[in-house]
Amino acid sequence: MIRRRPRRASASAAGRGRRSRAPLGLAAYLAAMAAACTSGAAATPPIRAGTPEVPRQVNVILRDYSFVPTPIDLVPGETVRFFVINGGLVAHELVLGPQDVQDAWAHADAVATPPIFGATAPPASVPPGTGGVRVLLDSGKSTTFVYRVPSDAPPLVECHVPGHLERGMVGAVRFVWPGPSTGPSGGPS
Ligand SMILES: [Cu+2]
Repeated sequence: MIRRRPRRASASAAGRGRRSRAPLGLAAYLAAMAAACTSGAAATPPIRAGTPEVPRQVNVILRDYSFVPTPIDLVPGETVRFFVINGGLVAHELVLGPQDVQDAWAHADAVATPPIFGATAPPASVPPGTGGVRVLLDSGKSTTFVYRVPSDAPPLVECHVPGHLERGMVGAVRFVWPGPSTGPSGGPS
């Protein structure tokens, strides 16, 4: 019930840090955009596959009730570092994995949902070895994790907080391939 002040203090400190760096990042971005325009290159830089040593950054925003962006572009087999932030007003989940992983978390979240509104929910859990990735974030919170993209099929992206899937909180991953021909139809099928 009592909010822990140290956490809030550190969060606001981090927020100040981000704000102070933002203008520099924007300037660098604008400079890159200008360079791209003058050289005739595409404004969107080509994707370079992430590696375990240098994971590629992938940002995802959880909203009420969608994933931004959709689809998320990933290279088969690459290693990425997800940065996920909940920009919505309610708690959201991001489950990344094939259908059996989605089913496991859908069941776990349903079981963990208290029957009385406002009651404290027990933590949801799935059997060890289920695989995939699941993060649950309160409004305004963020997290980061490293993820090895499967090579065979794109993982599914869903939120199984009860009622959210029904409201359309389903994302998607699109496989892309590095290089100038990267695009929706730019790779082998
Ligand atoms: Cu949700």
